[in-house]
Amino acid sequence: MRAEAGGAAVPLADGRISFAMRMPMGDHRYALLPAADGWAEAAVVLPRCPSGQVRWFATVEGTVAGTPRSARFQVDLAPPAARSAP
Ligand SMILES: [Cu+2]
Repeated sequence: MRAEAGGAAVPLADGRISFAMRMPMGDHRYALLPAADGWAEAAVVLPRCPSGQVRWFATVEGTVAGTPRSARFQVDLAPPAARSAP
């Protein structure tokens, strides 16, 4: 994630990202850690839904310039690419 104001990165304090589907799929919360160039990152592992649905909803929360902010995104997971034989 990258929080911006006027096209420039601004610090995102206490950044968090969580993931949910329409059905209960467990708790998937991650801290967003500061990375290069104003980015905040999390390495995320999500389970494959037994229903076959691929749509998740990501909620990003944090504080920008002292103001709590949040944003919600929809994420459609792609199936893993087939691995080629060595
Ligand atoms: Cu599911």
